Amino acid sequence: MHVEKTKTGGERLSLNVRDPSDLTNLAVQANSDELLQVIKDVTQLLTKEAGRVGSLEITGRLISVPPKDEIIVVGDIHGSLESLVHVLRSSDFMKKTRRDEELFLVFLGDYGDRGLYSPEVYYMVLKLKEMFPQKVVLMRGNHEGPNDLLAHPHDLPIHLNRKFGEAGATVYTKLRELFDQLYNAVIVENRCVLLHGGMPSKASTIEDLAYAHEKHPHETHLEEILWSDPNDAIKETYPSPRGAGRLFGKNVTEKLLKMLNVKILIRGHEPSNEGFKINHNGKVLTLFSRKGPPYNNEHGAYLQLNVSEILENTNQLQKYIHKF
Ligand SMILES: [Mn+2]
Repeated sequence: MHVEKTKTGGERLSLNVRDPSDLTNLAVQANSDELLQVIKDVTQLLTKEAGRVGSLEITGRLISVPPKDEIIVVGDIHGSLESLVHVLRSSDFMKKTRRDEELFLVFLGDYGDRGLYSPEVYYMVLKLKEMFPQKVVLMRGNHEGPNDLLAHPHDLPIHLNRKFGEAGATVYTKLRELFDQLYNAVIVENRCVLLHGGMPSKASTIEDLAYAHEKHPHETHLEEILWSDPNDAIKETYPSPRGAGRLFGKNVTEKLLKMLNVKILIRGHEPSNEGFKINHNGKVLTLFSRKGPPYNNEHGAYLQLNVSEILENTNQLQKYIHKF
């Protein structure tokens, strides 16, 4: 078929990879060269992404989404291939996207570490981005942090070495370059802000989120976005027991929500036995989208909601939370 030649790699692939099982098989069988290729392709894709991409509006490393259509939000995966496959199957993302239904798949970051299948999970989320570039958003977690703010323990290099031998080191270097291109935050206009960890407590403009990576480490915005946690017992902020980021109180959440003209913060970063938890009087929803060791939480959860609905409080979101 000559027409194939005019298609990009991602489009060609999307014809052959029909469902999450096809994608999983590719991920499990991929050798180091195949993983390196997808890392390279997606790094280039992300480097070029700017301005309007489909119905996404991109400023620096911030994405604005109009308040219409469906959005699937996925919290930390941390190397759990089984959890990722479950989310893809149960949300029916690939089939719906192929039918041209308007929906976005947004990952809150922390794809690798702490799970045996970190290389396969990276392969899968990157392939999804390559196949559906206008529909998939990959955010940065603290496990994809900048060089001076690495998470510990960081076992990704070990799993790359186990799977690929010496070539694992090259894959790791290229993944680290890719991390610098991942997004800081997503805003669904008038509805919610999505990011990995917490509110950048000193941010005073939307640019502080969009360009947090450029202001790092002179400003703490990126560190707080990647590392902070909400806490119901404090006002303002307090040093985090994690050693990076801050604990932030309800008044910080309210101040930032107002500045961003949204009602709710949706974030990942903290394990939860139910797969989700709510803080700050219903203004903060935490999602943790993986199960199994080493956290051994009973449930993982993800969110699938129609953002055309007016949102005021996370209690409204309960019916859209899918526990597994
Ligand atoms: Mn995290």
